[in-house]
Amino acid sequence: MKFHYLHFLILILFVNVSLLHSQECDSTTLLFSQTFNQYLDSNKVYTVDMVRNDFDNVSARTSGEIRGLSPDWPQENRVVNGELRAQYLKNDASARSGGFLFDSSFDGVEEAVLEYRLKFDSNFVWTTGGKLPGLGGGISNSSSIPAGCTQNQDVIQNAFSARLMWRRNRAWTQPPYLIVYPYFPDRTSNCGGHLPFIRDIEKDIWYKIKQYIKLNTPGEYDGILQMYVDDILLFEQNDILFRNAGKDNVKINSLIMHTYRGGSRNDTVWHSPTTDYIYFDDFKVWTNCRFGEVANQKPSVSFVVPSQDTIVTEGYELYVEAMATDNDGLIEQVELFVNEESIRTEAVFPYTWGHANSPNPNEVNNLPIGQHEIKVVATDNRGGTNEASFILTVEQSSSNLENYENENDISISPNPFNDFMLVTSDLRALSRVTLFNISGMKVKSIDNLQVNELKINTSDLSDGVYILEIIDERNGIIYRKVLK
Ligand SMILES: [Ca+2]
Ligand SMILES: [Ca+2]
Repeated sequence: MKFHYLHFLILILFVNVSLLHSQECDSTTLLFSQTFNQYLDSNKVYTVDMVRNDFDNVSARTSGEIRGLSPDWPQENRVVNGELRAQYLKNDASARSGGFLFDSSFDGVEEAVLEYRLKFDSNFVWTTGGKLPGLGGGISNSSSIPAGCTQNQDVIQNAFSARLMWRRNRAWTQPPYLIVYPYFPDRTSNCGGHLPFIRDIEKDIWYKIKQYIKLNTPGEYDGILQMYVDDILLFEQNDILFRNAGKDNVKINSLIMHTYRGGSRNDTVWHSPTTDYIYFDDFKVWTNCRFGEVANQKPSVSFVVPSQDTIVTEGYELYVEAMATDNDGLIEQVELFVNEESIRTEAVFPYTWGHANSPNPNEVNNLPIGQHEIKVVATDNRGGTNEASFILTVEQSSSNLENYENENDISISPNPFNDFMLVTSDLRALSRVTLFNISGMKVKSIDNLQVNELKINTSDLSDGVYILEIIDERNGIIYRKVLK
């Protein structure tokens, strides 16, 4: 259910947000575009010659050899009806038997946007993960780019890469997610880093991936990396070191076209028992798009159950459900508070508390008699927050009360009533008067009275039978059937 809701949310927001960005990234700033639409009516093996025709300046800056493209490799990548379909052979990892590996270079720029669409086939086996295309660069558009857990310090000092990966844990028990797998000059391990930007990805759905990079002032931690999925900004880091001091000549100049399983080729957690496919389409690279200046909109949040101030009696069992949406992003979490004390944080829609499946089903029960503020705070993926609240009034249970000694002490007039009802108690002051409809739902309750006569406005009630509950100052209780 959460998956469908997420994509429903992304879809309804798509038009709004994409308009905002498309004005800033237009054809005048396009460096490269490949739609594969020259293959709209075909289904054929994608060869290295076709790649050289479809991509600019094709080489292998990361590995020294172009891999995966026929006729020299066992896997069979194809262009099918205007899309590129990568094949990953079973029981192996690396681009020697699955996907492809090449670089498409362009003249160096200080900032760039890479966009492409991808779809994991409906039978895709995630395993522990694999590589996906991303941007990178170096001191010239033919210089080496780091990848492959390299220990080559000369390369890492003069280049960077920001490929993507789909990932999952080694035991294959967690839902898959996407990360940026960066090689930056300040890295602490020989392999790449781990920057997740979307969780719970699904098969058989097209995702539009967008990566924005703005290089840092050489040697300073002020580079920008942003990741968008379906035009929603899901990751942003503004303190990245893409190039060291004195390395002004390191530029963004490569679309790193990598996709393959792994990880280590010899480690079977990266292998799939079946031959699998990923579809790619609509690769675009822009520069000067003026990304990164979009202000965050606050999320919105409201209570669904109960939807308004609510009165309950002691011994109540309360179920609370909240709804939260974010116009320009995703909801990260929704936290429930009772009288400013945190009860529990929910991360996944539907956001519920006091449910039979909650960690503690009684988490919102057993509040003392009196009024309590129930509040939710929603937080979006960029830290924006908003809140909603209602008042829960807990009343004393009627079952603890004694019966009236003499019912004739109470009179109700008129009965049948119309726009008002007069309740009179001869002996003792009234404490609380409550009106229930025939279904047992509370329609009016007037509390903390110290009067012998109470006039109730009933003009807003529909015609029908009601039950009146009357409690006096010494906790005597009586019920009367009344009619409008
Ligand atoms: Ca296409
Ligand atoms: Ca937002």
